[in-house]
Amino acid sequence: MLTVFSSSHHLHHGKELKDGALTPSFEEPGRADTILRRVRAVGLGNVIACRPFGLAHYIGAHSERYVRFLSTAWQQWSAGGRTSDALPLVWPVRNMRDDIEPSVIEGKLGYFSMDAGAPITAHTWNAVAESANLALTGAELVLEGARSAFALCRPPGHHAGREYMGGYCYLNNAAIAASHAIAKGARRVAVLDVDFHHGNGTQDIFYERPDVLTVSIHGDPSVSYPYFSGNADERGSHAGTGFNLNLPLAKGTDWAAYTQALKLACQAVAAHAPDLLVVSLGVDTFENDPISHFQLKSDDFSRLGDQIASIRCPTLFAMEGGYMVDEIGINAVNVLQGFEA
Ligand code: Q9C
Ligand code: ZN
Repeated sequence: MLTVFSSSHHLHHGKELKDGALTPSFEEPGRADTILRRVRAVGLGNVIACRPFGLAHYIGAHSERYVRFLSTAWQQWSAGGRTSDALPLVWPVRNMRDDIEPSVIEGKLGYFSMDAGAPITAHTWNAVAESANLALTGAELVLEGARSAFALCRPPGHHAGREYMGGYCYLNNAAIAASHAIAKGARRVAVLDVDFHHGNGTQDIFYERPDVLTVSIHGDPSVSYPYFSGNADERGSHAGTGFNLNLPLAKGTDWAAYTQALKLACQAVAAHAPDLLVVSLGVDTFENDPISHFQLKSDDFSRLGDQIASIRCPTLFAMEGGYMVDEIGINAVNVLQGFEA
């Protein structure tokens, strides 16, 4: 399997609020570097650079005004001399005006975000755009006939909705890849999200569409981030009714319970008969993950890959979360090797 990688991810390492203090984000450069080292150590396959894509390729999954906001946010934030990370502090909630985009950056940050977990630094946009380009390149490789490809995306994407960032995510790499596949002639696409957290952004982007099936297995939102989406009764709307499947699982879920949900997820994907399957590959389901609450062991990730392979569908893996940096390479690459075995 080819890995698509760019060292541009080093341009991005923001801060997050933890217990009331700004500290370096768990979503850090060592994550992608550790995975790349493991890809090379096991000889998974060649590592290639991404093809060039531009802003137009991000529109569709996202709105034009959101892409414009992301690509210019740092310039606006820093215009008065600020050097700190740009973070939102106010959001439009129930009964407030969410139909008027504020004209100043302090307002735009809240308007285009779901939380304060997506800091914008001086070169964040370059890393974000390149991360999406990795997924776009991987999608093209699979559409051109490869059985599978691995887009080593960083920053991740699955919390980013059509018009919002959050949860370490800015552009939704998996959704952008899925949209590109449809634009290139794929009739049906499925996104299977195995990150610990609900793929709320991907759900948002495709919620009213029957051509892109979205399936997510994740921590029950009554106790796990992002709290406000991911329930089983969210099934899609309008023409997309029935084309979103959420499989929330309890805190402490181990492989025995996880594999049953994964079986249902794989059956739903197979029934959709997609021309392309995009796997949002988070390995924060690991037992020692510092911010998540499942109990998968490193060997379980090989089984997870094997189970996804049994769908027998051209597959793009796009990297999402996973914060136990020491073992993130073993766990992510176990999925890929399990898929290929
Ligand atoms: N102090 C992904 O896995 N909240 N995003 C964490 C930690 C945000 C996770 C709180 C978690 C976002 C892509
Ligand atoms: Zn996650």
